[in-house]
Amino acid sequence: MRTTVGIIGAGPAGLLLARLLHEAGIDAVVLESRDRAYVERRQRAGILEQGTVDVLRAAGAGARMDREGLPHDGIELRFDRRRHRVDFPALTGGKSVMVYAQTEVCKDLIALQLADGGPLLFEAEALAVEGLEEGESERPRIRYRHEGREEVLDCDYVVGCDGFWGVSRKAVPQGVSRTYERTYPFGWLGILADVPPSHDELVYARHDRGFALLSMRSPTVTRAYLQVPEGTDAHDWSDTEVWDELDRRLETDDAWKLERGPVTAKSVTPMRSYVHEPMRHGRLFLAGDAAHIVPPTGAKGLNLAVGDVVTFARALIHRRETGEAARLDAYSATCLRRVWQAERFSYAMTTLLHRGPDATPFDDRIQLARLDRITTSRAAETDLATAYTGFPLD
Ligand code: RFL
Ligand code: PHB
Repeated sequence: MRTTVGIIGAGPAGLLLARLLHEAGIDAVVLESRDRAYVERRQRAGILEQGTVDVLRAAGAGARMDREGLPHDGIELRFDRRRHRVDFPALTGGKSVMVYAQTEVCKDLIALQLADGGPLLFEAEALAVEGLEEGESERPRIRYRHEGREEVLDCDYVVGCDGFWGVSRKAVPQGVSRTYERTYPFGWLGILADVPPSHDELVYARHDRGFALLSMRSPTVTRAYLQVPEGTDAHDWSDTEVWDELDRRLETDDAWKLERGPVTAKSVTPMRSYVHEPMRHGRLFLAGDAAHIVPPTGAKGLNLAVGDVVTFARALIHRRETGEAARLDAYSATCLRRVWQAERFSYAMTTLLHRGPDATPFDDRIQLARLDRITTSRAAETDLATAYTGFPLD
């Protein structure tokens, strides 16, 4: 088989890229190692930045999001049993975010692609990306396994959207790449529960016992997270223990109350900051988690994945229309600038709100001073609101 753009991975990055290219009349093939049900059920992100919402709408994938998504104009910061609301539109000149789960974004994009897009092959595992070294005239190819056979997809370009554990990043020789990484000595225990969210906006809480986040999936489904020690097994926590701990960490001095309900899913996510530079090697472009990871505290991972593929699609369309490769050549630099801003913000939010196992009373005071600054200085609060709602896409 041959195509213009071979896309490895049908997460949000790969699926949206396929859609953007289809809209521009550029053919593409998506290879996904898992089956459709798995991809549609994997619980992950919940917050879409304004720019992501706009891109999904423009790509024709916004109808259900606009019906069922929950626009949010702020978040609440909780610390010292106090509550502080960050008002996004007031601080950013009108920007807000949308609560609409990654699972739903993927379902919508898969339905569109299968209805009128190019090939999207499930249970098609990319084994290797080859042909990157032989010079400009050579075309890259993806070797993959599908229905028990090994096949080859010849491409003009390969975009690796295969997440942190995929194969595409491994095709870049070590000598030409550099990685930057930070791990954290804690993870997030996440639950889904069949109970209406106890607050109408997300609550990010700093507590001496550790971080807690109260989020939602719909008006009837709560999503919540607890900071837990690295290596924690989700089964170490009973449902009652999770609710009790959420209660402690979210407690306030007013009459606010956490509603409990049946827990339907429980899992632990490790926390990592990671960047692979450059994001391009010859005709292989890395996008989304394949190139970078942020800790989820800033809600940036999915939005960065969207930013990368928008940058790639616009650059390729520009190349087709004008013959100029400058924007494609600038892909890595363009994306990395945005990526490092998201890394900075996610790191800042993580260290602002989590309590590491070695935290000292001095560290606690610094965290509280940073929170005091954010909640009393309009400049500091605007900085948070601007980063949370997202930087413009180029
Ligand atoms: P994905 O979603 O990991 O998709 C990669 C796809 O590639 C497939 N694959 C392969 N296919 C073919 N051949 C191979 N050899 C392959 N190897 C892998 C995989 O099966 C998969 O389908 O990467 P993508 O598209 O870059 O998207 C990134 C996002 O999924 C991720 O950044 C976010 O989920 C991060 N994240 C959040 N991001 C936000 O923007 N807002 C949030 O609120 C938010 N919350 C979160 C999060 C991630 C979390 N976890 C579980 C890590 C909350 C959590 C708890
Ligand atoms: C979520 O609802 O899954 C979620 C929300 C905000 C975050 C991370 C995850 O920062």
